[in-house]
Amino acid sequence: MTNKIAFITGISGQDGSYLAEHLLKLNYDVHGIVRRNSVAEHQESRIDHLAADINVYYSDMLDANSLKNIIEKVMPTEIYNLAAQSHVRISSEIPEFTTHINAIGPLRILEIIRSLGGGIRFYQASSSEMFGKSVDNDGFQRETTKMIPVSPYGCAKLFGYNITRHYREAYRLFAANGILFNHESPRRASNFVTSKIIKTAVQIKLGKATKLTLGNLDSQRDWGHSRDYVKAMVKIIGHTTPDDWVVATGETRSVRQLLELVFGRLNLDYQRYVIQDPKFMRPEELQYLKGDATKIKKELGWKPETTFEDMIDEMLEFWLRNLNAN
Ligand code: G4F
Repeated sequence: MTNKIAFITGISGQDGSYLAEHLLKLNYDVHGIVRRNSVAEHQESRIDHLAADINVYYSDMLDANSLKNIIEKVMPTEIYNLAAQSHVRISSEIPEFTTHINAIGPLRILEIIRSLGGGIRFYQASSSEMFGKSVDNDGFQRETTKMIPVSPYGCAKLFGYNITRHYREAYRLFAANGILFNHESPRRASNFVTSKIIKTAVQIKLGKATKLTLGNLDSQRDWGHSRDYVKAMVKIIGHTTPDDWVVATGETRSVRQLLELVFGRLNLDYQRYVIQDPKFMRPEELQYLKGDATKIKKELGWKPETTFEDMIDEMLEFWLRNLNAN
């Protein structure tokens, strides 16, 4: 039997790199695209260790011809659309760009799949940011929860989610949405709050920084591990029928609780170092996320494997090693 062939947009990102590793273990042929970047040395650092085993091409979610040419050449059995402008606050500064990538991007790929006969399975990286200010009465967000996004990022992702559902219904494509809540790891870029806090706390511990400047400390997030969440993606795309799935831990914590844990691990009191700057506040904040992943647990047998504390410790170890070495 020939191998399954995966095509990953966003392969050099946090999720793309863990997904590529997971798919290689499952014996897939793995292909992916990266954008041309002016700082070549850093662009593919998350997938450098996989270079001999995967096939990487230059393309861009804004370049339909290039995407089509590569997809036609690779003829994957599955496409994972993970490419995104993934920073919520920055999406308010570059809303049009964010919308082109996060909303029109998935539509472009769906059109390519349709033009190639509709046989390629499609996974869309949808996001809990789509829920925005909406929470069910029991304090959870789930597949049936109303979506009222509060950022250009969330609005664009909601288009991607809806167009994926529409192409599934209208053209009978295998097009599925994973609605992933926040997920982190040592590979998380340091302008997201978990990595930013951990990296700076370690710098403070090592005497390389004196303060940590943040935005809103009271928002709450449901944080899981990226390595666990990419396994959910493969289950979702491999299921008998395409559907929409919440992927979450079911636990929520505030940024303040995260600060207490991280600084506490380093025997530091965060209140001595943290200052707030309006620069890091959002025009409209998503205050609270807690996901109910009952459906994927029951129907696909997925569950989170890494505890929040273990994930934070793994990230702390990474930054301690990284910053000590420097
Ligand atoms: O780490 P964050 O930037 O993640 P955010 O905005 O929740 O988005 C992440 O999760 C989404 C899933 O819900 C993904 F779709 C998205 O791509 C991304 O992966 O911020 C988390 C919280 C926010 O409430 C933010 O206001 O931390 C707060 N925060 C406080 N100070 C900060 C900061 N966030 C960042 N990035 N930087 C700060 O200085």
